[in-house]
Amino acid sequence: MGAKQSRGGGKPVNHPGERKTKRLFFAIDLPQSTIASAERLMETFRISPAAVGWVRAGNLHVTLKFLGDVPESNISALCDAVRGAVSGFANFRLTIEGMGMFPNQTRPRVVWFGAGGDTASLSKLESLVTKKIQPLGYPADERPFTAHITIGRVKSQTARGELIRLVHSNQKIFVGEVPVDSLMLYESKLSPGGSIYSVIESFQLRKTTCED
Ligand code: 2AM
Repeated sequence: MGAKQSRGGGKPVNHPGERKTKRLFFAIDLPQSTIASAERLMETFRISPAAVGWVRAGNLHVTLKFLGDVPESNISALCDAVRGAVSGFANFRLTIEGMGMFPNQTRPRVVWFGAGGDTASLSKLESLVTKKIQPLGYPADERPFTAHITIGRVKSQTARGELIRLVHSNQKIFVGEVPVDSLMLYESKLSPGGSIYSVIESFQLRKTTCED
């Protein structure tokens, strides 16, 4: 077990020169209470999973930065680059509220809950992480960072009208609070049952008190 097998069930296939990689992303976790609240809300959404692939509640997160396939040999340098910088970054609070779609309502691809609260700190954290990992070969995204939680991925446009009505009726929805005390580095593995995320490392932010 563990090693990738060839289709014939023989020995693992090794390509000379191929470097092993992991698909990685930085994200902010949600507390259990906010996950539960999101789950309760999403259970009321009556749009078929054939039209929208709804994200499992346990997989909900705020993506800070998607890295794609990272050679395993680069991961510790990546963590080192981020750890020190993030440890001096003061913790902050977000709220999860509102609902919308990317890129637009004409042909939606992603359904999201929005982020509120201290989104300025979230953007600064994203810039800081970007700055620290850029020298390691991970360039800044061309699109500006937009804080959101992906809750669904549109599979077909058949339910577009229902989706638009759903998003409109939930535009002012309040989902929950998110104390941001740490930044997570996740590995994402694609499986037939959906993505499986596992923690590679957790980076603690600086704890501030009311006196700070
Ligand atoms: P998003 O859904 O929050 O926008 C893990 O797969 C996370 O990485 C996803 O939640 C997604 O962020 C982001 N992601 C996955 N594939 C991506 C890609 N090709 N480009 C940018 N972000 C991606």
